[in-house]
Amino acid sequence: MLKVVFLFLLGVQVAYGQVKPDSAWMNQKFSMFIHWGLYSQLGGVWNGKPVSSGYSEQIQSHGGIFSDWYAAVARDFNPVDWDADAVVKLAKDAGMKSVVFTSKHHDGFCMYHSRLTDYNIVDATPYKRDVMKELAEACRRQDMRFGVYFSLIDWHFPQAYPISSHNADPLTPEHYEYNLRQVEEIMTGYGPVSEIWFDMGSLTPEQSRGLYALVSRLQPQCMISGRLGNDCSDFSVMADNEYPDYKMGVPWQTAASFFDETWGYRSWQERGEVADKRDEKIRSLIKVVSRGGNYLLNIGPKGDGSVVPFEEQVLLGMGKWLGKYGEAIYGAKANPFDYVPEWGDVTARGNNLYLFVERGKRPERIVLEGLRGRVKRAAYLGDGALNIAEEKGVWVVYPVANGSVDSPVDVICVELEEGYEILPLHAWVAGRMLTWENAVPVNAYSSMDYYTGFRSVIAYNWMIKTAVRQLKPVLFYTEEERGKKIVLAVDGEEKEVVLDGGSRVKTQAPRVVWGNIFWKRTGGLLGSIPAVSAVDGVPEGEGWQLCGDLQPGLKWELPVGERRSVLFWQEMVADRDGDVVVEIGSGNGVMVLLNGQVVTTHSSGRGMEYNKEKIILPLKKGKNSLLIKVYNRFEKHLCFSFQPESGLSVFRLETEIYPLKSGSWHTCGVRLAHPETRNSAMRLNNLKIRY
Ligand code: H79
Repeated sequence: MLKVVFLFLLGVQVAYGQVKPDSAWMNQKFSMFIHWGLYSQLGGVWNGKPVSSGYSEQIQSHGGIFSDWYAAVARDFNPVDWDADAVVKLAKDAGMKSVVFTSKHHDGFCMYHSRLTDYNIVDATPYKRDVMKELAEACRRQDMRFGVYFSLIDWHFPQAYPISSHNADPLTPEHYEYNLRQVEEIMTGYGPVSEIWFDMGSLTPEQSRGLYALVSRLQPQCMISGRLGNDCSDFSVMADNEYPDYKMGVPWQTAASFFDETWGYRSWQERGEVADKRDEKIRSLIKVVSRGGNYLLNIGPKGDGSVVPFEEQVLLGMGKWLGKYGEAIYGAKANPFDYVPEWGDVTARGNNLYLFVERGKRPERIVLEGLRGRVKRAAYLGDGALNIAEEKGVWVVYPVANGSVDSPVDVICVELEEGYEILPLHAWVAGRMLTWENAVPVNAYSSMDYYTGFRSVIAYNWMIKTAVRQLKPVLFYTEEERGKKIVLAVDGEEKEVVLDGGSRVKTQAPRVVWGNIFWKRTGGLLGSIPAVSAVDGVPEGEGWQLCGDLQPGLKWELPVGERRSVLFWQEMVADRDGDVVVEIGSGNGVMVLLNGQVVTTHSSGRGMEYNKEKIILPLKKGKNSLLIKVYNRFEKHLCFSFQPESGLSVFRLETEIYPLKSGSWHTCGVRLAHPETRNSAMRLNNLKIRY
């Protein structure tokens, strides 16, 4: 009998949220975000003119509105069409499992009855009703989970930082204290809160930990969003409207608005066709769920409290789709294959695989490479059966035109008998040496704040094929990893190993011709991966300059703004395949790509201006390209250094014996024994394992 084997392991040590994550949260899949506040009354218009820059919920900032003029809007804010029960019913009908409501956005206006300021819906408007309380109660009546959004920045609080373009300022001690007390009000006065969606600001680690501890003390089950910063959270949150193209080994969420340009109501928004938007958002939901995440889709009610009919119709359309296709979404796991197929996406649940096939990309044959098991049947979910056959040990599905009714993509259910196994294609190694290059990485999204977010690697997994009955893996590590305590797991048996001691091994580096180093300025967001092409050792495109005065190993300083990056590119020609070592000096964050593949990426914490590390680069014979992105979060200048190392100090460490389970395929994985946080990059890219 086969067991279901997902190489994508969730067995990652957590430093925060030992009791959490909450499995009900993990299984929500689809939830409603509500951006509703004083800004909704303006609907993206000031002085009769549309304010087109920035999001409409930030109209005070982008429209350059004086604080007293903005606050005066509250006198007209009388949302007589607000109906909490109707909003919750809409969420239900849309197939959503929770509602997340803006208790306070950046403008500082509270949509609940705060006792700490009279700048709130009860005390400052003619409406005088605590709409958040009404929503929380409507949720309870209708068995819907209730969550809150809370802005960590506040444009109304006198002791907070003033309005900035990026919304990622620090918090003054007074402002932090004010936030603590408001969060306490929210966590004690509105019943159970399923998640708290902190947003923006750039907190110190102590501040993030303080808010995390407060929420956890008052409501231990409440899931805390990654936007609290410093990886102090229960789930990771992508940047606004960002959809990752990778799976994660941690709970995560994409929050999305109907239109990328705004979250709050914008009266002059061109909306297009309901059916087009419904199809777009169904595809987005599939994309998120097939990568293991939750989708939080926003509505922006009007100033009178009513829901925009376009948004209502789209949501009802999605609910109808989920009524038929929900079994491929709810309770489903991420795509169990270690690749994303060209024709669409995959989810898995129980003994079923669900294939979402884009009609425009429908192949004649869908080859389920890596699937081992016995297929009982295949059919369009809720519609007709279709052909599936085992050909030379590989399952092949034969799709037909428009197999699914009322769906933008075809949904195929492949039902297997008694479970199945999925072998990763890229993760087993003939050479018996396990490295980052042939691993299936387990990813997380690590964020110190909104701009310092990146795809971190928190574990490596491999599948190995061997006929022996036991293994005694040998580890190879360098000075960089010395002292790290790792967990080495073979066939599920975990042992802790300290990377220390062992014998020194000599290695022979290939002969390398190092090309010129070029540099170029680029934008913020540490995590965005730049594409660079080159001809004859020179990168193509605007802005590249030769690093004329860069001396090997010496610090090179460049004036740049905060949240800016600089790219460095160089070609290396090797006379054979083999490892070289380079020493790279960088600042608040770095990403190193060899031949387009990320070797390592990490941020160095708050205010770390400059530090060096040695990185093994596995070169291939001939031309290789090295791209380094150095990120500046806080400083006035950016630092960089680069030096090829002549020697390579590698230590060889033997481990204990691991018994192997029966069968020819076995799992092997490494991770840190005690990661600082569940999202922290483990930085084991120099580690190799021979088995
Ligand atoms: O509440 C919504 C936004 O108002 C809030 N987060 C979501 C959930 C937010 N505040 N600041 N930011 C997000 C930072 C956003 C920065 C950017 Fe952009 C978004 C950079 C590029 C896209 C907005 C649009 C600023 C420049 C263009």
